[in-house]
Amino acid sequence: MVVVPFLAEDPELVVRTLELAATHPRVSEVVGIHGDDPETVRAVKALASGLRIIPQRRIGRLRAGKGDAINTGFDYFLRSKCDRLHFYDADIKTFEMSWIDQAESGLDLGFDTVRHFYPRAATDGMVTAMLVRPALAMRWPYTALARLKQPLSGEIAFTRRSATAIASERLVREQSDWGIDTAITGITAHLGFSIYENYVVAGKDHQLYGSLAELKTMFWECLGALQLLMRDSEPQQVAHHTDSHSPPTLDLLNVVAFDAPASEKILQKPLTASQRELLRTQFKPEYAEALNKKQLETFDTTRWLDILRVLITRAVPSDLDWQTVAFQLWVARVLHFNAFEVEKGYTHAIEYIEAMITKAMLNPVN
Ligand code: GDX
Ligand code: MN
Repeated sequence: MVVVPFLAEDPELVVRTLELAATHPRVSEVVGIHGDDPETVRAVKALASGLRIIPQRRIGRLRAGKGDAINTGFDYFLRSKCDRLHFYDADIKTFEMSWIDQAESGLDLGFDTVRHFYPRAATDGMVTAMLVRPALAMRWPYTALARLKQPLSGEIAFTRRSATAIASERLVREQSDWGIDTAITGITAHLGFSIYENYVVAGKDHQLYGSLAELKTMFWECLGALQLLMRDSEPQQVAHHTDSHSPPTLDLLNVVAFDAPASEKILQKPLTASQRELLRTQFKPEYAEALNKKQLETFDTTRWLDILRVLITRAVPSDLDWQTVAFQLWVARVLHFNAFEVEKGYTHAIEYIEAMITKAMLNPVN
């Protein structure tokens, strides 16, 4: 079975994804699971006669978002007779049948889960690169979780056995928001399921962003999910295969995935007195000063890992001041990366991120 969650995406792209999946010889059922965007739902239904489109159900405990759609997909699959479950995002222009072939091949080899990773613009996936990957590497160094290339992949395949177990875990069930990918990743290792990371050389050409402000909710929800995992789960040693990855060829790689000048405005918004106080009491004084003076050079790898340690151990998910302060620090870090590293070329930028992950493993947090 193939499940495709969609919110406000180009209806033609959603339908293309569903129809491509439906023609795959190994796929017997395809389900689109929609969120609360009536216009998209209407347009998709009009184009997709004969395809199954169902609403996401309210399942989780947090904001109703992608996580509810994914859990609705798990439930639908578990009631079916299908023996494997694939998820694909609905906004991927480069999606092809071969993605399904490759996921099936990984499962055929005996792996419990297959996750796709792909070349992407150096500045795409900043929640992955500057939050989830280093946090997992710091907390669980030298495990599969520390080494995953794409811990937030929306493109994953499961056997019935792994889907059944993962979908019944509270941390997955309750994570109704953007934290769902983080939760699934952590729980996969917690339950001891093996992971095949499959490289899709064609890359993931998907909807990119305007200002980094569009990622604020995702940033915060992934941080919340990381904290819950760190409190209530522990990865087992699991088999983890990562495909070797050939050099990227996509033009997209040199695209800046967000609007840097627009993102700088996030740092111009003055902090309130209570936010300044939080910054002063929880972090080293140099960060408050650097934010105040917009000194992006401050936010290098060493300092970012120092900040991240505070975020994962002390940030309070429900607190608006924490949300604002944490987000400003992350934006400063992403803008640092864009200003000083990305301009040195794609290969350099990617190596820089890998070096940060290694450094995170060498400076673990317990
Ligand atoms: N039904 C439903 N309800 N679908 C949703 C919702 C929702 O509330 N929110 C998002 N989706 C769908 C969306 O239409 C798309 O098909 C997929 O979920 C992923 O969302 P998208 O807006 O394309 O997210 P983005 O920024 O591409 O993020 C994905 O990759 C990130 C990353 O690689 O860093 C996504 O899987 C993130 O969780 C991940 O952080
Ligand atoms: Mn996307």
